[in-house]
Amino acid sequence: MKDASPQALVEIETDGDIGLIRLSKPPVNALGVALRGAVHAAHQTLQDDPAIRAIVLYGAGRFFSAGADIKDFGKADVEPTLPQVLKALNNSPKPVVAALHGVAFGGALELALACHLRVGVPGLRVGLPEVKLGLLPGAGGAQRLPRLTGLSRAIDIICSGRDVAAEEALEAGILDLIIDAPARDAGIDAARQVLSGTLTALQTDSLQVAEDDASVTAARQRLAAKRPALAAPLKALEAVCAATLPIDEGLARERGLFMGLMAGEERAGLVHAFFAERATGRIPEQDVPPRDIAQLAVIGGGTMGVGIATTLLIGGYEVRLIEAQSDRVGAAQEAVTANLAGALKRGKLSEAGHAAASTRFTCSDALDTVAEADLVIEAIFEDMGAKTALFGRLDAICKPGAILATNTSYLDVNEIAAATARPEDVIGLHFFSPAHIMRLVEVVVADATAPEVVTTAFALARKLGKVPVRAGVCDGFIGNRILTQYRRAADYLLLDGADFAEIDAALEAFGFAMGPFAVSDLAGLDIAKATRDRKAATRPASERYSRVADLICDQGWYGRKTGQGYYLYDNGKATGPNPGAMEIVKAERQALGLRPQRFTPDDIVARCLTAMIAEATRVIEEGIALRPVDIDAVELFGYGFPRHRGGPMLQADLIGPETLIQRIETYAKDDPQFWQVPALLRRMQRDKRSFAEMNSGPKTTEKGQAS
Ligand code: 3H9
Repeated sequence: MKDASPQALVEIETDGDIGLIRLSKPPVNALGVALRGAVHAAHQTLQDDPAIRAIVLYGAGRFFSAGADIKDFGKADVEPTLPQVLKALNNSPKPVVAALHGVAFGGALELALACHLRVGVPGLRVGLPEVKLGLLPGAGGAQRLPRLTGLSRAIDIICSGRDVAAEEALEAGILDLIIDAPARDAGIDAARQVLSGTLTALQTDSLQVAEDDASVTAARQRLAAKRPALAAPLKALEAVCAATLPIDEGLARERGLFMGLMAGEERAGLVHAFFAERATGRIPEQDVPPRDIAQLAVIGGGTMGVGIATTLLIGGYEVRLIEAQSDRVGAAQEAVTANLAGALKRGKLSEAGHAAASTRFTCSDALDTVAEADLVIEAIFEDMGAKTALFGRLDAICKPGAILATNTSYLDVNEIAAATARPEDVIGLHFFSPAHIMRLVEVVVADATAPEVVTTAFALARKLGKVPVRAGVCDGFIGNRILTQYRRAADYLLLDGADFAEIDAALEAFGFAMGPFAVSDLAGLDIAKATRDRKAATRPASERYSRVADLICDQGWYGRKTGQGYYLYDNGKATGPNPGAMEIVKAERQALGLRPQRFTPDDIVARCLTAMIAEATRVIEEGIALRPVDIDAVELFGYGFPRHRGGPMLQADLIGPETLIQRIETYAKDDPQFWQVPALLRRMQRDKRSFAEMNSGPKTTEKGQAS
């Protein structure tokens, strides 16, 4: 017998005396109000059917379920709530079996934990990833998981939010058995074993949890030290500790903690980041089929070229790396080999994957060998003359239909494309260093770039596990353009009275892994100086220019690699601010006649963030980025913006246009050239619009039309 509901969210079926409920809500069976209501009703129907002796829940599609519907977060709760549905399952007089395949995350695992028996199929991953969304399991997971695994393992799984493979889940007691069969058959098999008495079905809520003070204390110390800025992991620990209470008291305690986090900014930031990662794929060209690519070439055996070659090899492609200087070919080859060994060690590659990647890789100085490549990525030094000369040669060598990409981080991709007779095949693919680790790729679409070249770039980036973001052509594209203004705000704060260590500390307390001056030391002060020197001729005379970094460079202090920069280093570890650099700052303030002002950590964050937001607003106005959320993705996945803050545009919405305008106008009293209110911000204030409202749909901008 089959009975599909009108919306077909669940399908009820019977197999003899077993009733089956199939969850069917593409793409991921998210347990929003409609699906959980349908499960509740289906369960009740089977409870009321005297011919049914056991019930099996399983999922249609790739997964059992991805958990609660994240899109519902922040909205009012609608009954039946997930805790209510799960309580009814746990109290069910008939045994209920959860048959899990693919993934069972968050609320989905909580649903399974409330059943009386759990069977998994090979390849299943389970987990309670709520802390990664600034939450804790809010439907009994923190009470029922420890009832099966004990406190210590539950703390590890819940407070880290990590995935657990089927084998570990079995060993930990989360699964009762693994059956190598489709989930439906596995569920029926398990239910039959329960009915015949060979398996025991248990009411999870009836179990008790032993205290474990040592594990709790150790976890509290570890979590407080690791991510002190985050509230969710410690609150999750509190919720797990409540599992030693009677079940209803524990559930109430857990729910209270969950609702507290749901209302917080950490949850808003992390959920925004979750969707930002996925939103960037919505581009005007999205319906155009990509070209097939199998063989790739990378030109340039420096750090970028080596990193890009590595990520392509890890992604399964055949890669030729070309280093024009024959005496550097060996070093480039070794660097890729070392990166692949690192990927193997980190588990990014299996033994077999590592062996295969090594056979798919060649490195030489022979540019002619790229003739058959489907896509060539240029990663030579930032010099327009060198790049246009190379693209001219590639145009002559490469087969028709090959895509020619540049990894430039600033230069004009239109000018590079014009050096070829096939500008429609030219695109920017701006990877971030180290390219085999960093997830952002700016896909820079030039005036003539063909739509299928854009979709090919997006498909490639997704296959590599990257976050591709569509950008238009301008100096610095999205990320470096915003970075420049953020750095300038920090440099001006330094001149005006905040010490560089104070500025770094304030931004690190906000959530950046490193402040801007520590980052400069890491990147090498000489590198940034070379960029400033390149831009010196075009810098407006009215622009305020801080010479501090240049003066530090003049001492031969280039940062970490020379043992001193803004900070002093011992074996690569910072030991404290460099007194010499502090003297340079003081002398420069005196030379300019500046009386040091006092800035609180909040002032520092406000200025740096406002500078970022103002530039980001211009990037949107000019159509360089499609949407505000693309800017957040750039900052989160390429520039270390704290994930729990969601990105500068989410922050801008939290601050509001009125306050942002007031801030800029106040700062402008001292420096009207740098601090200017973008016209879009004024329109937003007038029309009471938020950046979030500009995020919907694939958008067509002036520069980004799908043809
Ligand atoms: C929770 O359960 C709270 C409870 O404790 C308490 C309740 C009271 N909801 O990632 P993909 C969308 S918290 C809504 O590209 P994949 C996703 O946005 C939840 N939508 O596919 C995308 O949409 P679009 C705990 C969701 O195969 C589409 O589905 N659960 C959800 O690479 C495909 O996703 C988690 O944190 C959701 N829960 O990966 C699990 N999940 O196409 C989060 C996905 O419009 N999800 N979408 O851009 C994942 O980890 C991955 O999505 C998953 C699939 C591994 C499932």
